[in-house]
Amino acid sequence: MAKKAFNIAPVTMRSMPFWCVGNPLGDPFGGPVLPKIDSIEVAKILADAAKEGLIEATSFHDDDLVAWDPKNMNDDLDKKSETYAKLQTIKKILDGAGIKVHMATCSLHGNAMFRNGGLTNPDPKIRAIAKKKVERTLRIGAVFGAKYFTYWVARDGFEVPVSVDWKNVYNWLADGMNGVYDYIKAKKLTSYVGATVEPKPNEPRGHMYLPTSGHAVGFICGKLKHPEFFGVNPELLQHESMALLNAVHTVGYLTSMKKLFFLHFGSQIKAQFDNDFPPLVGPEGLKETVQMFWALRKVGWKGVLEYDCHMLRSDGNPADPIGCRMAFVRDCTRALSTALLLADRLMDLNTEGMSAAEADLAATALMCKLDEKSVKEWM
Ligand code: XLS
Ligand code: MG
Repeated sequence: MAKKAFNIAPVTMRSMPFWCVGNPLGDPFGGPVLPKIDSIEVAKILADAAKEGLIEATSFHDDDLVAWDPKNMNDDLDKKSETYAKLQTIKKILDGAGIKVHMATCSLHGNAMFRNGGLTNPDPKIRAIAKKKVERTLRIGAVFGAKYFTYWVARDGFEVPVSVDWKNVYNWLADGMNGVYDYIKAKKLTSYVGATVEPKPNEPRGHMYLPTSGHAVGFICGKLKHPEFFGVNPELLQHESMALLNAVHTVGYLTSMKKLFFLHFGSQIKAQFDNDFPPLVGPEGLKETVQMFWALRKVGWKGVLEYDCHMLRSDGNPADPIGCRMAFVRDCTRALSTALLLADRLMDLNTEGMSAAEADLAATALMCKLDEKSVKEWM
């Protein structure tokens, strides 16, 4: 069983998704560093991580757990199918370790069929297949008691603006998302308490239709039939930083809109493609990460945090593909605790009477536990 319940500062549960642990660390300029491991192996790593007290929850794409065959999209319902058996095996491992499934998301990016989008594909036949795949994902999530369905933009975007059907594209997307709500209600998939949109500016190039949290909230409130059911799970620092935005600002905005449902967490160099650095790893973002947790505490938000990042390619060890993955989970949890502790130091910050620059320097000194006297001595 997971060691103990975790509930520290704003974070009520730490989730490590299947795709982050399973990732073989390929990138556009180099093939995989690690052998791909089966979802049952990933489940076992997660179970060990829970036993070590590193995580309490997980999440997955449909494809992270079982293969998908567009010609057999109800395989999960057939008790004699390989899919059914594998889902049950994984469930047993997760249940045995006391791991909760926080969210399920549908992979509409891996299969080449979706190269021009999933729910926004201009071809109605592909859109219909994408919707069916989402429904199968909702059913798979329900097997595990998933609390949320997440739609992240995946390939729903464009490289060439003049090739987009601007009159319809957001209606198609709304249709897909309304379909999520309708399916959950029609099939009485009661584990779901909501669904989220995960914005991202580009994936892997061009522009996505919902690039930022602001776009996502506008879309939810302006276009969906049940806006109360939908929120946002921003990926911070990565996705907003890709567009030069700031994580403190994002959580401030989303909490004030009551749309911050949960967090994806990692690190990022501003304005680069999706680095997916492990949290606090890489050259940037320490101050921003810490201030993000400080802001969450200030506004009284509490919720689930999912690590959504990848081990560094240089840390992948093909000779020990399980051990290096466990080390990665440890690094993420250690980074989170580090950031939470540093944010805790900021709780005493009193900037009254200070200029903005003075306030910022005082916050940095407090975060680093530097007293005024020592700083003055070095001036
Ligand atoms: C990719 C996203 C992805 C989603 C889930 O950039 O973060 O991993 O969180 O599909
Ligand atoms: Mg994410």
